[in-house]
Amino acid sequence: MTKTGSAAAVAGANFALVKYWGKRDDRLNLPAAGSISITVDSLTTRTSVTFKDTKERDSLLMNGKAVSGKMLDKVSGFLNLVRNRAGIRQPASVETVNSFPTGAGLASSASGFAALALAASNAAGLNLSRHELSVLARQGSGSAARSVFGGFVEMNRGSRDDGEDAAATELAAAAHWPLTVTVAVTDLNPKDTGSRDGMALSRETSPFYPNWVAGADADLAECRKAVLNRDFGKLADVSEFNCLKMHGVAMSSRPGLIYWNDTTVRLIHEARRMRNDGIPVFFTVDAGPQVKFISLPEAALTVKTRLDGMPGIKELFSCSLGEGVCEAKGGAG
Ligand code: 2P0
Repeated sequence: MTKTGSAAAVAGANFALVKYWGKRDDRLNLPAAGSISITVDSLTTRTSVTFKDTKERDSLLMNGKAVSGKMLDKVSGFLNLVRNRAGIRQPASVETVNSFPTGAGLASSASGFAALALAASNAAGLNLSRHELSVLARQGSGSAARSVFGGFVEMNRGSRDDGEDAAATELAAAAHWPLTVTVAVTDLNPKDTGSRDGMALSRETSPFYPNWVAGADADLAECRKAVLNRDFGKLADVSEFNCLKMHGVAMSSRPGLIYWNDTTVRLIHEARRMRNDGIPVFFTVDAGPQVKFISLPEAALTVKTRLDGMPGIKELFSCSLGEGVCEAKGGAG
């Protein structure tokens, strides 16, 4: 490539119902087990990439601020995958904007690396398939492989050593079952222990980790069936079970990883209370203190009204299920 290549993309965050917590290969970022998630429409990352004919190094502007250090190194490493594939050497300037708090357990790395995968590969002149994009995005962040697709998404563990079969697929489109997610943000600060370090610690130290991995296929089968049958009760049951198991593994690591705060716990109880009151809603919590309430759309307003004004909630977002990563016009802003 001799001319300057530029492209932009937008991707939605995703929340796992059957969670990814552990790797079978650190270098290629291969998951120890599969996972199932929903991609949402209104928590998005928009990223633009421009490869330039200059001798400068890669640059990264995140939410309007220049970023260096580990984050830039990670993005540069990811761009090298794209450059090697395209046979180019030019440095890139990357601009990325999140519509939500970054690094606080709201899946910013998922939407971030999915958007970067599409923007960078298009800017480099590659025309990757969805499968290839998912394999590429996974090498930035495991959960990003899922944000390549919309609606209900399954990440496959894969069995190949080269990771080419460790990619996501669409389980069902968003229109199959238009669930609503109400996100209660209880802390706007980035978490102390990131997912990557947290899951490595769990693999090395939690006595529950082998059982967690061994139980994944059964949870995936139950979740898949509940989604395909639109069985809300079964989806609530397996999702809460899997979420609490993941946190059990995290908490039983040494030192224990406690991603929750007091509000997180109160909100988990509130989700259970709502369901006891006949409201079709369940909770899930990822590697952070935020609580996601997943409900049938007709219950979304009731859920929001019950949560509105509760102490400890800093922000409430409502999302619908969204589409996978797509091209965007113009710059990142
Ligand atoms: C998930 N999480 O399935 C789980 C639940 C967090 C808790 O995927 O090391 O940022 O970059 O592959 O994708 C977060 O892990 O980790 C995650 P890396 P990632 O959504």
